[in-house]
Amino acid sequence: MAFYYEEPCHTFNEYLLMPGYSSAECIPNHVSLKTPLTKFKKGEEPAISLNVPLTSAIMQSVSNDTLAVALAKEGGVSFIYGSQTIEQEAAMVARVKAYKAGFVTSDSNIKPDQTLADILKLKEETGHSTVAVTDDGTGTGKLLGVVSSRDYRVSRMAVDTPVSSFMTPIEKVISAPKGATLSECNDIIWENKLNSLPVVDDDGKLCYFVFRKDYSEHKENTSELLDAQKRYMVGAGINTRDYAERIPALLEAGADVLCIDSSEGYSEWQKRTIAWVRQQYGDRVKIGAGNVIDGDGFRFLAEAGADFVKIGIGGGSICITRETKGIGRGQATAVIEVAKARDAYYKETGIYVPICSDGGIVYDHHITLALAMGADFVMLGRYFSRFDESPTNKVNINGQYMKEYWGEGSNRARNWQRYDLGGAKKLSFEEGVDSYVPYAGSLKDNVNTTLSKVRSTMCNCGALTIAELQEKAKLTLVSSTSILEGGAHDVLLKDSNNQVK
Ligand code: RVP
Repeated sequence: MAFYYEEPCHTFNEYLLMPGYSSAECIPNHVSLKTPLTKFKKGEEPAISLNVPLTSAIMQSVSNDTLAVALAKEGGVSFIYGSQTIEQEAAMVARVKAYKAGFVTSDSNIKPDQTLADILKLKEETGHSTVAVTDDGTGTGKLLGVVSSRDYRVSRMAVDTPVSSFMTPIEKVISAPKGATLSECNDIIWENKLNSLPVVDDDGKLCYFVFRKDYSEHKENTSELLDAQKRYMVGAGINTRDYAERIPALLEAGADVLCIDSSEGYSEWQKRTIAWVRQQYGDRVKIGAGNVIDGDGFRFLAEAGADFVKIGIGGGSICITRETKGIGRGQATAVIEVAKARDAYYKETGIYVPICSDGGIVYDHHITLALAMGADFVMLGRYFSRFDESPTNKVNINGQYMKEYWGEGSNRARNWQRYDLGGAKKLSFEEGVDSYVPYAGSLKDNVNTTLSKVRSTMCNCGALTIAELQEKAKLTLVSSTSILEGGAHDVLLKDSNNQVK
């Protein structure tokens, strides 16, 4: 006879945290959000920790190199999507590792025989006012001059004036040699009262720009997630089919951590993939697995050697797995059950395997709930897809800016490997949708706001660390009527745009 659970499963929105005692020491500035990403033995430190408990979903519409850099700057990690060719994914990883904080590859470039009209068009497209004039019009061509808004007056000049006649020519441009450190570049900027400084190689080719405005931002980024060589950390998604070819290429490109991307992780395919990694690389290579939704699934992957385990089936905002296949579990219950299994495994073996709550975060406070329920970190798709840095188009729909967001199981992504159970190499039916989400601005601004809410709630619970939150949290299930009471009610809102974010 089939097994029946006595209790229904629940999702985050059905829970609330209740405050505990907060001492005068318990203020948001004192909260540490540092959390383990990979497994460790009792008394030892994890090989990789995150500075904030956020990772971005392994999805085409979420995690490319641009988003990965932006998230690493804030202390989290992205997993570059695996539903692209091995070469393309490795190239994205390599771009994150090659990114030098403060050194910007020029995206506004022009040839000297182009005109003021071209400069104005470029400025409108990129929003940037510093333009590099190079022999081939690319960001890596030989630098011939620089145009900034101080070099031209639109009201007094014909739009067909050639760039060469008003640019600051290379003889007058102050530049830094390739290899100069960021601090040396900033000294040159300060000494010469510059707004931008081109960095050129021995052949006079442009490498980067360093901008005065980035200086203070870099100083502020105290949470940056860096590797031993001070490069940004990045993860990469893999599948259980082509791992023998994909993993070596991703490691060669510099991936710091891998994660098997699958809608259902309690399978022999995942065990085989992890075994292959251990056989090839021992414990040197870090690999997460999932997704699971109960203690059995967790134990299976922990015993198979996973460095972390991801939780969640069917809770993703674009996911229709529960509708199409009838499998899944309320995300809160799944996290609570897996956390119990993780703690039992730790007690038994002395090995702590971090767990990640993946999908279904709608409000910022759901992150705090997931952490309180035992998750070490969360993975978000919809949340990050709304930002400037996500790879998708920003479109205007009925006067509102939106970003595109689609599931890996949608016809658009066709990531059949994610839903693979062996057999034909194709997506037989859709498990995800293609959608729009409201555009929300920069990753940095949003992550800062979100995390300040998390810190604040942690203080209400008397917790200065995530581990303390997990120990002290008091959670209560709420009735459906109490949920209504939680929002604004019985008042007429003045601002009709005050929508749920
Ligand atoms: P959300 O943050 O709620 O948008 O959920 C993102 C998660 O949804 C991903 O990390 C992944 O686990 C899952 N996903 C991605 N694509 C699909 C699908 O097409 N069904 N689901």
